[in-house]
Amino acid sequence: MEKIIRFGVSMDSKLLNMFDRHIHKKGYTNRSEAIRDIIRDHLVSQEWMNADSETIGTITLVYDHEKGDISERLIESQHHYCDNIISSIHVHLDKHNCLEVLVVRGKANKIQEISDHLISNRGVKHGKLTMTTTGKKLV
Ligand code: NI
Repeated sequence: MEKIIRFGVSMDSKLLNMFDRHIHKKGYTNRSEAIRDIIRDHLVSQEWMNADSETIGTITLVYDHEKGDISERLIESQHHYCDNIISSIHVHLDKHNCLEVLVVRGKANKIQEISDHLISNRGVKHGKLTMTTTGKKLV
């Protein structure tokens, strides 16, 4: 069990009011949990700054499967990066549009490369890499 330490933080009352309103809207019932989440989020961002960090992310892609050979190109790319793409879901949104969510694992720079490669494909209407963490380094 990790030791819990209490500490005081000094700040401008206006800034604290803004923070309190913000975390209230987000559903936090106390400042401590909000501050812990902000610190974790910052640490995860730092993990992604280190190219060699082992990371986890999701790449979301929206595309029209009827546009050119986009489906074939995306499948080919996913096979090419099969060591890093560990799972995927495909949703047929309507007659034309598809949504894919790929779960990717690997070094931060490799995941960024895969994401850039997939999202920049002609025919991808929108793409987003969500950078999260293996959780190993966080408490
Ligand atoms: Ni589809």
